[in-house]
Formats: sequence, C-alpha cells, structure tokens
Amino acid sequence: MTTSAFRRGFTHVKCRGEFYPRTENKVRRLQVPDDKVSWDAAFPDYRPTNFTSEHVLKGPVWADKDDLTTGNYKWNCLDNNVDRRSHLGEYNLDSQGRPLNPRGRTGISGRGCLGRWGPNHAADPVVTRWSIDPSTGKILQAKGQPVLQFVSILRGDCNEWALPGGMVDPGESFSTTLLREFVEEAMDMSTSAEKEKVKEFFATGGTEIYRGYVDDPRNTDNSWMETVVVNYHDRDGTYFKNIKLKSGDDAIGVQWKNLTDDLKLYASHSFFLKKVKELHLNGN
Ligand code: RP5
Repeated sequence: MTTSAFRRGFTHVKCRGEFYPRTENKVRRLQVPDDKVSWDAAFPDYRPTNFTSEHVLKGPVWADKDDLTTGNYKWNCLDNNVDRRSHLGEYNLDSQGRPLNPRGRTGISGRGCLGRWGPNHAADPVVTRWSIDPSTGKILQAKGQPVLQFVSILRGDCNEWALPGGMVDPGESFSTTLLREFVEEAMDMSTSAEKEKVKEFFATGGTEIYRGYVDDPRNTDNSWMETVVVNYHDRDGTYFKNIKLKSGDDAIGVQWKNLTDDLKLYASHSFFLKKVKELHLNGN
C-alpha cells in the first residue's frame, strides 16, 4: 500500500526542515535525504527525534491522548465523530501501533504540535476574482493573460502568507469549515449583513481543486495534515465589491493578492493556487 500511495504524490519537503516549527529552533529533525523518504527505502539508522509539544500533552479538547492504550482509537475509521480516515487511502501503523505518515519519513516521531494521531483534517477556501487595473477599469493583464486575485491571510504563528483555512471540527462538514474559517480569519468585525452576503456567495457553489496530503511543516511520522481545497470565484466582482476584509482569529493580516507564478505561501498553498490558475485560464 505505502509504495503506490507514496508514488502517487509529491515528496514532502517542508516537513523535513532542520527544526520543528514553534520550538524556537530547539527541536531538531533527523535529516532525511530525498531517497530515504519512502518507508520502503532501507534506512537502518533511522532514529527520529521524538517530540510532542507540552501543549498537546496537556490534552486540550482538540487533541488525542498520548497513551494509545487508553485512547483505544479506531484507525482508518470515522471514530466517534473524529474522522481518522485518510484521503490517500488506508495508512499503516508502526510497531508501537501509531499511524504512519503515508508520504514517508519526516525525521520526527510523535505528534509535534498536531492534536490527532494520523490525519489532521483541514479545509482551505480559495476566494478569487479578476484583478482590475485602476488606470483602465479593465481586467489587469500579465504575459497576455488576465490576472486573478485571491484572499490571503498572514499567519500569526510563522509570519507566512496562506489561505484562510483551518481544522475541521469533529462532526463538521467540509463546507461548514470552509465558510467558518473564511469568516473567522478574513472577516473579523464584519457586519452580519456582510457575513450573510458571503454565506450566500459560498452557497452558489465552489469547485473542488484538491483533496489530499499537505506538505505542512508541522507534519511528523505519526501525525500529518490533509485538506480539501475549494475555489469560490466571484466572476463579476459583485459579491466582494463592498466587503471590507479584516483579519481575525490566528491571522494577523489579510489582503487580496494577485495570483502570480512566483508566490511563496505556507505549506502546499502555492501548489493549490497553481491549480486554481489552471482552472480559470486553461478552462480545465
Ligand atoms: C494547512 O494548515 C492547511 O492547508 C490549512 O490551511 C491549515 C490548517 O491549520 P491551522 O491554520 O488551523 O493551524 O496544512
């Protein structure tokens, strides 16, 4: 199973950096060369750093227990409203009964700062519109193509621009998470009329762009991020014309960004945006 699932996707990079995020460079990952990422590649000396943050070990509501015997979790299942299934298919367990990252080694075992063993499910809304050139009032062109804009937030935890996505709560549908996260992170302090307008906009329907693994710097050998990415396109700009964006929750900034090829965004978000661009410009 692991071989084909591994080959189907990209090789994760951002979760193999030198240090684990949010640890002030105190937790160092064992370095995993590209050709040793797959669990199928022999790596006899592989002894990853074991790390689960104090915060997670304290057992907040969104986190699993550290002790798997008392936790009695049902892997690869919908387990009491917590979705432990992976978008990538069935995942394996290691010799200690912990879920194994289907994209391979990360140099850290345990959960790092993620709450769930196995997949941690998120949803990412990509709200787009055409970028208008203020000097002509027409759609901005670059390299002979119309330019899209999308709503981006600045993450407070790492100071990187990202999509306004977030974790799916137990029992929550992806569509609920997509709207809730957008409103929380990009529309703080908006009036209820503005929020209603955005709710109506999301209800017009979006296009699913991606469903799967995220190369998130927080991933470990036993806990990883997965997401569903949906694009909501305001084709004539009417829905967002009079809506003022304001960052909230964990976001410390928000803006409409032009969707250019050189975007550097959090985790796999630039990859998702590339797919959004293809959808609108190549008509796929
Ligand atoms: C990423 O982390 C997902 O793509 C999503 O954007 C985000 C969810 O985590 P939090 O923003 O809730 O920390 O992997």
